[in-house]
Amino acid sequence: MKSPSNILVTGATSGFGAAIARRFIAEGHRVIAAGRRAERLQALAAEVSGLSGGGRLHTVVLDVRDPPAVEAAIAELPAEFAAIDVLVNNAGLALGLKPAHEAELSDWEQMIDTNIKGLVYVTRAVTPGMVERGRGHVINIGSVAGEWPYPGGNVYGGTKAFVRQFSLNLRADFVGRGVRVSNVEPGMAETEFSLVRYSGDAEKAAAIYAGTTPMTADDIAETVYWIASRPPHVNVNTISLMPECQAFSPFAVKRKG
Ligand code: NDP
Ligand code: 8X3
Repeated sequence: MKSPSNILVTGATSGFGAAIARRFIAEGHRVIAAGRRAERLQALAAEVSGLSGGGRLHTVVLDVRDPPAVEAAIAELPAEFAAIDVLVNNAGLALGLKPAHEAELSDWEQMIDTNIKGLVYVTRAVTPGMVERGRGHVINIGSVAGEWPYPGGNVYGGTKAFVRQFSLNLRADFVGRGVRVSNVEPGMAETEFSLVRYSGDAEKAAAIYAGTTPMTADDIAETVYWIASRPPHVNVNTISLMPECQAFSPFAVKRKG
């Protein structure tokens, strides 16, 4: 990765995205932090303004579900941030854990609109410049839920399975053009993820992590930084991470009687 590089991180107002932004800034890169909550972006800007080391932050209030806003955000970047070297497609969410026949259709739509369509809009807006320059890296944040099913994971897992296959298909399109594509599939990590999934119910969210040692946002940021800093001829296709306390279960078999 050349230094300084320009890094666009979506969903940088909390969790993985904020940690990824901090990690790249600490290494002297220029980071564009995007998300819907302006006050969080301002707080991040204030936090990193005092850092030495040459890293720079540009913030963009952006809802990735809005294609014209995505186009405008990329087109209107200040000149020194405009040539994006690394796109971290991190914005995303899970809503609810109800079984498919009881889940809210509006929750399903929001997950599809954000985790699939939003990711596609940003990728489509950023990658032409990467291909033109013959240099770039798209790092998508998938999930173990995109590979392994669990009750209530229905549409959330489906969106992350899309991210997995889309990432591999991007590889097929960009091969030989200097544009790398990676899919990071984390398991349980403590962020605002569960708070969002449980509609702000802090007690339910805390119960998910009780008695465990989950991964942290910094663990994921470190992984993303490591992937991006491999030499240009090395492409990490997919990487899957879980905390030591999380693993797999046997198939469910319902017996009669
Ligand atoms: P957080 O809830 O802490 O962060 C999610 C981020 O996504 C926020 O910055 C939020 O910003 C942003 N976001 C959500 N919707 C939109 C939108 N429409 N437009 C722009 N930004 C949006 O959760 P995590 O950091 O844990 O999640 C980050 C990614 O990691 C997600 O894709 C998630 O699915 C994935 N993941 C999380 C795991 C975990 O256990 N924590 C495990 C595996 C994957 P704002 O609300 O300000 O827009
Ligand atoms: C988040 C991980 O296991 O909660 O993508 O679905 S999990």
